[in-house]
Amino acid sequence: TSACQHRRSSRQALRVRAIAEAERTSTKSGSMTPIQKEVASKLRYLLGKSKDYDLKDIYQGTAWSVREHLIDSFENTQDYWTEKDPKFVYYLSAEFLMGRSLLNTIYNLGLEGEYGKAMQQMGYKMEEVADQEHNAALGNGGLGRLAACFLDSIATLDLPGWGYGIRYQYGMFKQLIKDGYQSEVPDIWLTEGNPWEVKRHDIRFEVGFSGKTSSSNGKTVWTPAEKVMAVAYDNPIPGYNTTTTSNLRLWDAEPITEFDLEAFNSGDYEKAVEERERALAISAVLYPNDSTPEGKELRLKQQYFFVSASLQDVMTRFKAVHGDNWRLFPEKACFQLNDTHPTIAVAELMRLLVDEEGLDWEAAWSITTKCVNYTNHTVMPEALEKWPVRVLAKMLPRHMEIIEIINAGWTKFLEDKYSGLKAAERDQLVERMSIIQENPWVKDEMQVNMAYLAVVSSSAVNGVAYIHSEIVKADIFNDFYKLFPEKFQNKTNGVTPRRWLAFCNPGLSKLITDTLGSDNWITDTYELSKLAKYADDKAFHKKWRAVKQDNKARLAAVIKETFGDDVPLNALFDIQIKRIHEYKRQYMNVLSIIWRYKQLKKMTPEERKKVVPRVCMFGGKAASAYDMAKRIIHLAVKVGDLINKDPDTRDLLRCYFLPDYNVSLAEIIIPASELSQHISTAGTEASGTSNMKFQMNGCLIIGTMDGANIEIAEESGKENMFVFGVDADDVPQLRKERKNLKTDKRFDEIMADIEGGMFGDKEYFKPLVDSISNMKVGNDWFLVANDFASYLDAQEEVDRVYKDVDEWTRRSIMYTAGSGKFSSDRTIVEYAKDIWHVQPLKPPAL
Ligand code: B1N
Repeated sequence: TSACQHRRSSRQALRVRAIAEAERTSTKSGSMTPIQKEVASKLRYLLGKSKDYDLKDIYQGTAWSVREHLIDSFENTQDYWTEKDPKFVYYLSAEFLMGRSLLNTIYNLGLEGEYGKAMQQMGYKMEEVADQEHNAALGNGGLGRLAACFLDSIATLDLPGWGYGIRYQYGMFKQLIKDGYQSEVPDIWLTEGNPWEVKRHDIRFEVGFSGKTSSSNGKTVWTPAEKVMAVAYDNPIPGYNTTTTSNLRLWDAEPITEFDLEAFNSGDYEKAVEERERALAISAVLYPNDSTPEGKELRLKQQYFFVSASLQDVMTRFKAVHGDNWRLFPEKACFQLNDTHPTIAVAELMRLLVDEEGLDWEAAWSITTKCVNYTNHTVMPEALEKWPVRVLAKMLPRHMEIIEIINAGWTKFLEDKYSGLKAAERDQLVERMSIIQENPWVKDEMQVNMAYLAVVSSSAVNGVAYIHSEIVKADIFNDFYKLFPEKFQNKTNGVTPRRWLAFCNPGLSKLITDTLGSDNWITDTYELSKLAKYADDKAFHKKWRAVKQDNKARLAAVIKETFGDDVPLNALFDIQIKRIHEYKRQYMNVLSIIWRYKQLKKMTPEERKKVVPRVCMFGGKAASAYDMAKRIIHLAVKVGDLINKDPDTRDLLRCYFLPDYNVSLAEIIIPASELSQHISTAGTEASGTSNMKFQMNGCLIIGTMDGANIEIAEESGKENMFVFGVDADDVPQLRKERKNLKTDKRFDEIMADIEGGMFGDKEYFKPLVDSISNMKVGNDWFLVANDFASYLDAQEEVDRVYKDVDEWTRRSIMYTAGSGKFSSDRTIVEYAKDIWHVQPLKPPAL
């Protein structure tokens, strides 16, 4: 590595000299391109650098220059929309997992020619400059990345819409793997400045907490005990190949007064800055839990903070145009709740309309329910947010009162509705559907079921894939569905084909465009279906495989840099990247790798020659407090440690756990993948979205009939997918029977190996083993033992098909050809038509 470093730094030094030279001579000869001049000017006047640039500087200079083009487009769009006053959708989300912006912005604004040329003249490759950018990781996983894809589609489709969220000072933690264990390092992403945001010093709203309520002549007054200031930061979102640049407005929490001057003057410095500290804490850090809510007060504070600021902001703009004509509000605004995290919006909108604007309750309720819609993203019972009444009443006393009034009206409605039932039956039903319920685990604790509050208050409720929306109706909200069937919808997720195919896979992108004779597929992904014509075209196969091979080499370089290992490029690249969770069953994948290794060890050299080599890769973070998930990471690492250095097998099998999986790593991994794993227990993964990204990039899928896998199979051919495992319908019964199930003997053998210390750390792995094989301790809730045999069968089928290069390539093409449905453009068009009722409004060219 030191030779390598040396080469890199001398290359760097050359560059620095080259650019200084270029600048000197070109200023003289005036041959600098306008963009080059812009970049040099940003470097000099904004960053104070006139010489000795390094790559990071070039990134900064370029980004700050691109920003100006972005802001021009942004101003143009927002002015036009203000003038036309269309209906807006506001996407309220605690998470936006944006990743990097430089390339995306350059491509979306159509500036790649100019910037490409400027970079080239300065002696840089655009990709290596882009690689300097820190990821904006204000999200955990699928839910946050979905929000980011939606913003891209909303802008690309010219829909009047903004995102609203929190400007976390620290995003998703950085994951280190030390001695095979995950450790978490804070994500410090703002210190070098953020060219992609504009602070709006003048857009600020007070947000209150706790205190008490009182009433005088029929009006309720809430006097908060604590107040903070929400200050807006706008993050312009450029649409692709259009004049629209939309907005993601993120709120930062600031103290209302910097200092308690009195305390400061009397020497009590700690008290003087106390308010400041308390305020800053609110937008300080993203909670790193995916699919399991953190019941902490600060989390509730975050939720209310951004929701209140967003509603005040929207209502302020409305009032400036329409005064107090609130009946018109639903024709100008609607709010999409990204899961239950922003559900307190319901109570806040009621409070603002009733207490602040003086509307009567019924009028306010009618407006609120017309404006709010809710997307559910998970059916896992432990993931459904519930806040203790005690906590809510203390932090948001007025909102708790409002929720109580809503619930009183709701339960009254239910009692009338079910007046025909027997009293006992009716009472049971009403109790079951009540927004405020007893906590079955904590004596005398009442809690607010946020999902029920969202369902009761929304015009539309939707799931995120067909099977998930069916489960939503049949299971978690069945009582509500029976009452209001028309409220429930499905909106199958999608991903932006810009970031996830066109930009992250330039090789494939070019091949597709050349083959189809147009790049229309970038905004109309159904065009990709025309690739099916080439599924058996041998000349096309060759080009298709060459692209994959290049992308594999790019990923192999990352592995080389991270682990120092060369991986065989003829091996099947087998990937599982996603948050680590028991329901996603990375554990089962590890077990099958162990089985593969054991088989290889038993083989003769002759037999080994027939084996398909594999490089298995994992990536994903475990929530800091999720102990089982951390053990799974450790097992994957230890299995890799043993396998990767075994001379008998290292040419045929590898296992790597790639540290710090994030958006930009996904952009390298996905184009390089040949097989990806989406193997959740049927009925647990609401949708999944990386499955769609892999499909677009021609990666075959091994998966269960769960989430969006089912629809991917429909589009690309179930026969082209490696499907295994039980169906969602059978899961409840199997869970009941699992004590009596006989396990596969291969499974038992592997359990004994782990327990026996084959991978070391016996004690640490014991709870893992117990969780799926010792029914006295764990209970294999996610049916790993149950699905294992059929998973191994599917893996054998993978090997068989991979040996048939033509068949594998044909399937790969059919995946991309079938991915048209999974563009987030399609998803957003459906939301716009069926839920938001917003129309495109494209600003004139600048
Ligand atoms: O949302 C994605 C889906 O594709 C995934 O299947 C689903 O697991 C994911 C609490 C969540 N559901 N719930 C969350 C995230 C953070 C948090 O604090 C829950 N994430 C999902 C997009 O629909």
